[in-house]
Amino acid sequence: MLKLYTWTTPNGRKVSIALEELGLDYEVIPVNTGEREQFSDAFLAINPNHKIPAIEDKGQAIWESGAILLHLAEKYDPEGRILSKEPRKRMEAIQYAFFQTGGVGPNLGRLGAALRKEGEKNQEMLEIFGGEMDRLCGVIDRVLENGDRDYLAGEYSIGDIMHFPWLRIAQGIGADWVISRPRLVGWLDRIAARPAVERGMAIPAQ
Ligand SMILES: N[C@@H](CCC(=O)N[C@@H](CS)C(=O)NCC(=O)O)C(=O)O
Repeated sequence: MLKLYTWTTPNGRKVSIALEELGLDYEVIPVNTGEREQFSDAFLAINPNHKIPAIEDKGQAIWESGAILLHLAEKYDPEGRILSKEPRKRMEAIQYAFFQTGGVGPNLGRLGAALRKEGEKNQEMLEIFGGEMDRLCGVIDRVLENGDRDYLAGEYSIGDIMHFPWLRIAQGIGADWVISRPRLVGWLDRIAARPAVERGMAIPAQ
């Protein structure tokens, strides 16, 4: 059975959502990053980059959420439920998945770290990463508007799954650059309404 190494953080939830969308059986192995379990020898043997998520599929360890979603789609998605089989649509979905790993992922990650820092906040960090999040959300808004789309690549895909857990948190805490954009909010609410997304967001059970 597939093994999922994960924790209660947005990157882990991308993978549990994809596994739920595909209806796959998997074993959840919690790696409590707050307790630094990602630095155990056992986990470093799975992911030398000491980060969740990671999976093991028939003895093969795979890490980086984007690579994991691509692997799951290529191997377990014959109907194109999370990655279209039509070449142009497929590449567009992959484009949005990469866009997340270079955009919303690192910028929101650093913004979150700056906000969580105890004591006086570093205003420069908040401005740089907050400003970049505003710009990135503007890009997403434009994609949804110009293409008159319900989802980034037209139909639901790994491109949406990659963004959702991160931006849903930002929406939940009332980040301006999300909640001031009704199209973006509508897109997040549409994704949230999917039963597989609801199940995936509850993993690991806490
Ligand atoms: N680019 C990675 C980022 C993964 C990541 O940042 N994971 C965080 C939790 S959301 C983590 O495990 N941090 C622990 C650490 O850096 O030691 C991916 O997309 O999988």
